[in-house]
Amino acid sequence: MSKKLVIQNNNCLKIRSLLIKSLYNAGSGHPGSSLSLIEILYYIYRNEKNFKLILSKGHGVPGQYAVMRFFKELDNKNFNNLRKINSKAQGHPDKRNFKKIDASTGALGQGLSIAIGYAMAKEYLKKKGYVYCVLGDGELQEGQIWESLMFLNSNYLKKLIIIVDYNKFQNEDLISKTLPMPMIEEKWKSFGFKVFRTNGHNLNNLDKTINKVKKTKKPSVIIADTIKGKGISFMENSGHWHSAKITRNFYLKALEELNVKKK
Ligand SMILES: Cc1ncc(C[n+]2csc(CCOP(=O)(O)OP(=O)(O)O)c2C)c(N)n1
Ligand SMILES: [Mg+2]
Repeated sequence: MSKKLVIQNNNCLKIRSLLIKSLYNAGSGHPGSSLSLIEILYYIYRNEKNFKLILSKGHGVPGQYAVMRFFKELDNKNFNNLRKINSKAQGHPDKRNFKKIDASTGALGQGLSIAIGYAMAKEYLKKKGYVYCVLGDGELQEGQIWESLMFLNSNYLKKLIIIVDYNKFQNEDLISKTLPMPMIEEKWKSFGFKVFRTNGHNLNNLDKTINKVKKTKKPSVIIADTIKGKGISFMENSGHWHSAKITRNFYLKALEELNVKKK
């Protein structure tokens, strides 16, 4: 692995430590859902300028706050107030509270429609930068998503980059056990999309795939294979950690793992 990528991976470890501290401090929240997003969000903040980011699976926003904190785009006071009463950093993103949060999400299914609006505006106004929309795989079951795909099939938007956090879980259980969604690639293809598949925790793969999407002149989606709870062994692929209070013992265990891996 190149030195540059090792440094970037260490940054994602630091971001995971920030995330775990904020969730421990909050006493509630969505650890597993946030952990699967870290490399995807880190990539966007690290490499893009003038971007819009619609985190359609809004319950993963503690992951976004941690990335924003790492890049000093969120101050410590707000960051440490996650999910507190009257705090700006609520458990789901609120556009009214931060200039750099582009959409209030949490009601699943709506983010892609919002992203379409931003992408149309960027193109029409000839603005720089891309509009990223990050969707959950369980979220794809919302009907509004497929309405958006029908629209995109006949209205290609060159500024839009769609990434699915394909962690195979929805809520506390596997999608295959909750409401199975077989042939995910074929579903997108049937709406006229070019499907790119990548490892959502590998920054190099993300980089290659996102650059391919930018060069593809037709509606595209990146299905990013991820692990719910990625980076903390006892949270990985565990339904319990979809949304759970991190007690002191688990907090210390999680930090220990992140520190051990740092060496
Ligand atoms: C419209 C709507 N219905 C239900 C919920 C409750 N809900 C919160 S998270 C979640 C699971 C979503 O699955 P996925 O998008 O795969 O996210 P992950 O569990 O992987 O974080 C659900 C159903 C919601 N937030 N919005
Ligand atoms: Mg999921």
